[in-house]
Amino acid sequence: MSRVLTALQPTGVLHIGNYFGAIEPFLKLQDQGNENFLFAVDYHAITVPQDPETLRKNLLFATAVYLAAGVDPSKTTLFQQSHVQEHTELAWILNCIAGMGELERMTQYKDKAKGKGESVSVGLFAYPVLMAADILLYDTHIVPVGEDQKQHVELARDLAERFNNRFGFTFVIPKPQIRESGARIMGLDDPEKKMSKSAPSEKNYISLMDDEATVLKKIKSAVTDSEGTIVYREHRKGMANLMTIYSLMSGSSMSEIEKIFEGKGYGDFKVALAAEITAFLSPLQTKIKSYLEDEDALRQVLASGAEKAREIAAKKMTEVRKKIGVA
Ligand code: ATP
Ligand code: LTN
Repeated sequence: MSRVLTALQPTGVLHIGNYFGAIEPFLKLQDQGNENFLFAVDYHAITVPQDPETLRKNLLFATAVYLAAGVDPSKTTLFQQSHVQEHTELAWILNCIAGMGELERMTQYKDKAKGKGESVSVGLFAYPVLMAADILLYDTHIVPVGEDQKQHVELARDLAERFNNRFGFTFVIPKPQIRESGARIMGLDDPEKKMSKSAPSEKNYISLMDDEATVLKKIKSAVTDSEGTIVYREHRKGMANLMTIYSLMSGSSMSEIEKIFEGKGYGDFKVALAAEITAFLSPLQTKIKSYLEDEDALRQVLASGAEKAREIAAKKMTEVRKKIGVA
């Protein structure tokens, strides 16, 4: 049995990139009888300023989304990162073996720090080390994530190896698991960059909570090209992205999609794509809303998840403290 672990930031909306990049692959592994951990990384979220009331709401919203999507608390330890103090404790220790150079090379940091100059937070810089702690604390084997997180999981592997070499075997070396298609859904308004919840325009992403009219409007304004055909070619970035989304939503292969839309234009394709997205989102939204009606029940799920997580994390930290000589 493998240990599977992933986490998402409880910030803003969750979009279809998050769903297909991380949540759906996690659900597949959950239902294959692995030992599973899923949590909302609130201490990662505060690496950029957050409004406290909004963060509190987003934590419950994220929990409702996971449950609605099919996360089963009897199979998955579902919790909130800050409820398990060992994450930040291990992060500090790993900060002391991580190099400035390797963190400076992280592309997410470079992207997010751009234009911020000296005001960029130390937390944003050390973000990947906290993520390594999240993973290593639980002897994780598999980390299902979107393509953009691969470099961070590789850093976790490097830090685990470095720690093991210095102090004797302590941490399992984790592997990222990245799906072949759908690991990097691109922005609707800019198919050169990944779909992102922190994009400047809402037209960049389809939120899991978008209604039918919003989905149609966003898809209609999505960037395509001047070729006019529904044919999958990697260099046709906008169309390749929309066809990938169609395929993920409907389960149809690219050649099936090409056949369905032979002789048709972008207008027909976009209307059909919007309908596929709404057919996927609307039952999910009904479930999310119903979980959100009972906030105490959501808090209860998180509390019992944290209790289970703490047991494992506390044992690992007892070992780590001994290994480094503070206990
Ligand atoms: P931001 O873009 O604002 O940094 P985010 O959308 O990447 O945020 P996270 O909570 O950081 O959100 O990511 C959660 C998970 O979703 C990660 O596993 C990440 O790789 C995955 N993911 C994010 N964006 C995409 C995308 N466009 N396509 C596929 N997977 C994605
Ligand atoms: N950095 C990740 C979120 C994250 C994560 C993790 C993912 C924090 N800790 C541990 C997998 C495993 C992101 O998606 N931005």
